[in-house]
Amino acid sequence: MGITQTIENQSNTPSSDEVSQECRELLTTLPKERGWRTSNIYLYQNFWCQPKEIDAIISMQKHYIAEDTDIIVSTIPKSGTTWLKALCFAVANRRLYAHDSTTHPLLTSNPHALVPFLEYKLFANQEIPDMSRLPRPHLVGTHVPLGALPDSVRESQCKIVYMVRNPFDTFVSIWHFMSNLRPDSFGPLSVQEGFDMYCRGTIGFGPYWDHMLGYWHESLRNPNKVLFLRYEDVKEDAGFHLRKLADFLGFPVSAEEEEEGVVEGIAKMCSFEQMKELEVNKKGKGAIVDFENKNLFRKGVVGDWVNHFTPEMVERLSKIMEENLAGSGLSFKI
Ligand code: PAP
Repeated sequence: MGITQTIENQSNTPSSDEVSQECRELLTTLPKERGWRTSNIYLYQNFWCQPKEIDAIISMQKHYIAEDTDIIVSTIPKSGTTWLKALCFAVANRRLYAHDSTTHPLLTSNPHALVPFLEYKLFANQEIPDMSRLPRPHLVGTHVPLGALPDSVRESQCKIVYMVRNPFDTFVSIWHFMSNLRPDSFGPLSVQEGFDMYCRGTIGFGPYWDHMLGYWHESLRNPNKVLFLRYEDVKEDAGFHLRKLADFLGFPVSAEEEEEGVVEGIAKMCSFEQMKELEVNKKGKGAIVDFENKNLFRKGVVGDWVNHFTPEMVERLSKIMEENLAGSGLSFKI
C-alpha cells in the first residue's frame, strides 16, 4: 500500500500497476471527489468508489456468475458487515461446524476471511477466481449497491442478506475507522470535514441512502430474495433474527437444535464481546485488505453518536435522511 499510495498522492491518478488499462481509461471520464483513504474517489455507475475497487467491480460484473445456492452478504461499510458475515457463516455451516466446537473456524479466522468480499478479495488485483473450488454454499460479501451486481444475482435463486445501521452511528464508526487507516501523508481528517463528505454522500459506495433504498425496495418486492436486517434490531434480539435468517436461508432451526441451545450459542459466539477478544481479531491482519483486524472492532454499541454529534450535525443529517427516505417506509429511530 505504502509505495503505490505515495505514487497516487503525487500524481492524483492511480499508478499503472495498480489498476488495469481499461479502468485507468475509464477513470479519466468519471466525476471525481477527494477521497478519505485515497486521493480521489470516482462516481462509477452512480456510486462513489476508490480506483482499485472500481477495477475489481468491473471484473466482478463481467465474471461473477451467481449460482442458485450462493449467499451474498451485503452492507454499506461500517453497518455491521463483520458481525453479519459471522452470523451467516455460523448459520449456514452449523451442520458442518457445531457452535460449541473448540475448532469452529470463527474462533481462529476473522469473518472476512471466511466470507470473502467480491471486490476486495475474490476479484481484486485483476484476479478471476475459480468459484467452483470454493466450498458450497458460496458465501460472499459485498458493499456494491444492488443495481450494480451482475444480472445473474437477480436471475438466479441466490439469496441476499443485507444489514443496515442507523446512519448516525455509521458515520461515527466510519470516521474512527478512516482516521486510523488514513495514510499519514494525508494529514488528520477533522470530524467536520468527514461529516461534510458523508452528508454529500461522497464516501465509498455512497450515497448510502441510495444504497439502502435499493436493497430495501427489493426486500419489499421480493422477500424471499433479500432479507433486510437492522443492526439495532439484531442487537436487541439476536435469537429472533437468527431464526429468521435460518428460515430465509432455507436451513430452519429444528426442534432438536432449539433444545440444544444452538441459536443462543451462535449469538454468543458471534457477539462483539467474544469476537473482539479472539487472538485473530486482536493480533491478526489482512482479513479484508492489509490492515489489522482489530480496526474492525471498536465499541459495537447502539447510540454512540450522542457522544460525537453537535446539534447542527443532528439537524443536518436528520434533514438529509428525511428528504431521501421520504415515502419509502424506511426510517431510523434516533
Ligand atoms: P466493514 O464494513 O469495514 O467490514 P463493519 O464490520 O461493518 O466494517 O463495521 C465495524 C463496526 O461493527 C464497528 O462499529 P463501531 O465503530 O460503532 O464500534 C464494530 O465495533 C462493529 N462490530 C464488529 N463486530 C461486531 C459484532 N460481532 N457485533 C456487533 N458489532 C460489531
